[in-house]
Formats: sequence, structure tokens, C-alpha cells
Amino acid sequence: MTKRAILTSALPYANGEIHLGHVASTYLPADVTARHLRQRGVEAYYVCATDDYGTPILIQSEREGKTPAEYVAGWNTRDAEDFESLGMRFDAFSSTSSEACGEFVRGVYERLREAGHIYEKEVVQPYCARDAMFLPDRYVHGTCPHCGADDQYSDLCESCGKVPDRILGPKCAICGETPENRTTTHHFFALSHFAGRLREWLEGADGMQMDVRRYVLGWIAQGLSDWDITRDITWGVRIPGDEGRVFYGWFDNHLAYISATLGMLDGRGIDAKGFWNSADIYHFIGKDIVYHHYLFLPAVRMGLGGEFKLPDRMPVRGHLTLAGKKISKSRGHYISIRDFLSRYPADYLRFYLLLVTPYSQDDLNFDWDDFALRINKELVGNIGNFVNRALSFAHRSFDGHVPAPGPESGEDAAARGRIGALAGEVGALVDEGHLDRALKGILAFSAHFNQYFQHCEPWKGGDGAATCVHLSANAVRSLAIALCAFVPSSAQRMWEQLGEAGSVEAQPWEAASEVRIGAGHAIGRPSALFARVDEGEIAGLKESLGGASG
Ligand code: B3M
Ligand code: ZN
Repeated sequence: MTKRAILTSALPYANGEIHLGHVASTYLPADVTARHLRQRGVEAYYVCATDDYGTPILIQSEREGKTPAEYVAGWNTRDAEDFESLGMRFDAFSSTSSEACGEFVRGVYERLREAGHIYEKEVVQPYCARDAMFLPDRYVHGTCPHCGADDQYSDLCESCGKVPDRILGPKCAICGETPENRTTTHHFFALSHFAGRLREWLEGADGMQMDVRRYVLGWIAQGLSDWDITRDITWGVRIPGDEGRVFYGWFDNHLAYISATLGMLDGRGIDAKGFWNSADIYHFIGKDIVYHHYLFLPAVRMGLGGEFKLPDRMPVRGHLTLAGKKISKSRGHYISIRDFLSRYPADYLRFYLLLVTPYSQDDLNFDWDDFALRINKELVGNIGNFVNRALSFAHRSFDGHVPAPGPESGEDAAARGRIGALAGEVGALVDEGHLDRALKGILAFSAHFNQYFQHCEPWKGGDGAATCVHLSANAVRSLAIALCAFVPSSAQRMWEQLGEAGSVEAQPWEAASEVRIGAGHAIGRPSALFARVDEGEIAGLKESLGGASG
């Protein structure tokens, strides 16, 4: 394993509040992976930014009577707060409209141009006579030429995931008129130059999901169109030599992964490029932006002649549905992080979403009843119950101290074996990206100890009581270490109740499999870690926060 890592998650557009859909597929998995890597002794940095440019943001800022810069700054602050309240720990939270990002993008463009990967071409662009403007692609709706789906944007077909070259039956999204075609000159990035190199790279990209690689290879085989990277608006990174126009947001946004990371590393006195090129690079994304990340991003990096290493892993996860239906902000069918956290602790949301989000492109569902069920059964009934039982018993019956173990029965030996195997088993699943299965592995460990404790009946005071309590206290320690990437504040509370000093996340991962607590260790003050989710309250939240089915 490389001892350095850089992790990013897809940059949220700076025009709306962060909701459950954002965090399930990208932010949470990236945060857990970053925390886990640090436990493994990897110097890992987690970097994000708001994606500030684009016509929708410009238009929204005008509607609110703000300059676009003011508008995105407001969202940048707000998003950073929301993420932090969910325990997301970024080492940098930048913005694509920062001066540093802009300068970096302009430099990249010039280098790509010198290398012959940029050219100018006359294009016929939709122009809306009624609105008196060239229409950026988000403003043209029509039928996808690839799959025939109706009502798609001209920059992305949500049905087949491809980027339509020229949408059929175009309509202006502002006024519904059919736009006329006018000729203008645009800058293009020659994606087609990279088809062979992209194919070769993907074929050997073992850190990427097989099914994703397969369909991206399919796109390459069908032929890649060059990318029009010009937009006729004023809000964006100005194009060198054509300062009245700006880059398409997808030309600059992924470059912020690099520029924000370099800025952060520089600020810490680290040789930034050297670090980037010797680190494992992870970009966490949702399945709707595979095309941009698996083709456009590596091609631009290839065009820079290897100055910045290509990604090693780009985990792709599916969309979150809410009560079985697609999330829609315009229809109010979504739950914001802020609303959710006004009612339940961050760890409840982290726990539930991580448990139901597979390492695949399958969609996942947020369901209030299922949320209540899993929290009550697993977090409260399994983990909370075991930890509280073991610690309270030691507190009462052994005067707050962990007793010296006696002779071991077969069951004791099996319990000790579970502790010994935990770090390896769970660690392997996290390495593979299967965070949901890793969490289930920890739950199985806790369930085993619940049964073990029940079976040993230490309250009857027999010979085995001391051994049982000794091993159970150690299992609590293992649980705290294993859980701390998933539910960090709860793990820290477990740690403190156990009477351990300092912070649990400073423990090396392997310590989850050690039996380190010896006889005489003074435990802290046990108290309930989690409270049950009330089913009656859930019914009310479905109405007030959204997510009722039907
Ligand atoms: N801002 C959001 C999205 O399409 C977009 C991601 C940019 S990542 C470089 O999910
Ligand atoms: Zn129009």
C-alpha cells in the first residue's frame, strides 16, 4: 500500500443546499476512506471545492440581485458548514472560482494548446432570437441522438449517460422557442487524440470497477467526439487570448482537484507536485458523471505529458432515491442535511447511508421506516446494547475495573479469535471499496459478542465471569477503533467510556485486533450511546422533511 493518498469527491455546484443524495454516493464514502487510510498510517488528504461556474449559477445570482461572486461565496460557506456538521473532514474546501484555480486552468489550456490538443473551429450554435443570446447547452433541450430519450439537456443525456453531440428537436429552455443556428468560432479540446491511450490505460486500471471500465471502453470503441470548451458568457475562467469568453465548466472543474490540492500542500510546506505524483489518487463520483471523469479528466492529464499522475481509483456509486422516487429539488422531494441533522445526530445518518450504499452503480433508497428499523436494531440494539452491557457490568461487579482473565473456555477462545481477525477482515473490505460490507462485518462482530456475553452469564458469578468481562472490554476497544471512520463521534464516546485516553482515531488500525486492556484497567462512566428512533416521530418527519411514499 502506498503511504500517501489524495482523495476528492465530486464538487457540488454552488447553487443549492447539500442533501442526502449528495452525501451517500460521494462525500461519505470518501470521508470514511480517508479516515480509514489515516488509521492505516497513510498520509491522506481529502480535498473538495464548490463548482462555481456555469450559466445556471449566473442566472440564479442575477435573480437574487447578487454578483455571481457573492452568490457562490455564500454557498461555499454554507456547504462547508453542512459538510462539517456531518463529520466530513476536508483538508481543503476550495472553490473553482478562486484566483489560483483560474490561473491553473489558464496555464493548462496554454500547455494543451502548445501540445496541439486545442484547435478552433467554426460551429453552428443555437441562438435564441427572443432572448438575444447564444444558448449554452444547459439551455437547449431535445431528444438524445444516441438513445432517443426525450427532454434531455444537450450536454448530458440522463438516460444513456452519453454526451449528445447535437441534440435533436432543440428548444430554448428559457422561452421554449426553437433556437436559430448562428455561426461562431469555438475552442475545442481534441479528446479524439487520446482514444488509444485512454483504452490502454483503462485496460490496465485495476483499481477501477470492472463494469465501469467495460462500458467506458465501449464508448471509446464507438469513437470519441472532441469537446467544445467555449461558452459565450462572462461567468467562468476567461479563455487566454479570447478574454470575452469563458471555458465550459467541465473543462475547469476537475482541474480544481489538482489546484486545490497543490495549494493546500504548499500551505503546509509539502513538495506538492512530488506528493501528487507519489500518492494514490482517488476521485469519488456518482454514476452520472462517469463520462467526464473516465474520459475527459484523464485525457486532459495525458495532454499535459504526465506532469500530474492519473487517478488510481474512481469509485462510482448510484443515485439515492427517496422513498423509492427520484430526488427532485424543484418538486421539494429531497431532504437537506441541515434539516436532517436538526433532528438526529450525524452518526445516525452516516451509519444508515453507509450501510445501504453498495460499491456499485445500483441506486440506493432512503426510507424513513427502514432508517428507524436499522438504527433501532443495529446501532441501538446491537452495538449500543453490547457496549453498555459490558461496561456497566464491569462497573457494577468489578468496581469499575477490568478483571484479570481466568482460564479460557472454547467460547472464550472463539471470542478472542474474533478480535484477532477483525482488523484483517474489515480492512480488506474497505480496501476493496466495500464500505457497506465492512460495516456489516463490524456489526457481525458486535452481534457475536452480544451472544457471547449472554451465553457466559457473567452475572451468575461463575468461574468464567472474569474472562468474559475481560474479553468483552477488549471487544469494546476493538469496536471503537473499527467504527471510528464510520461513526467518529460515537466511537470517541465509546473510547472515553472505556476509560481510554486521547483520541481513538490516533490508534493504529491493527490495534483493533489486539487484546490490549489488561487487568486493573479503570473504565470510565458508562452511559447509553444511542437513543431509539421513535416510530411515531418518523411518521411526522415524513410529512415535514419529505420522503413520504405515495
Ligand atoms: N459539479 C456536479 C455533478 O455533476 C458537478 C461535479 C463536478 S466534479 C469535477 O454531480
Ligand atoms: Zn429563448
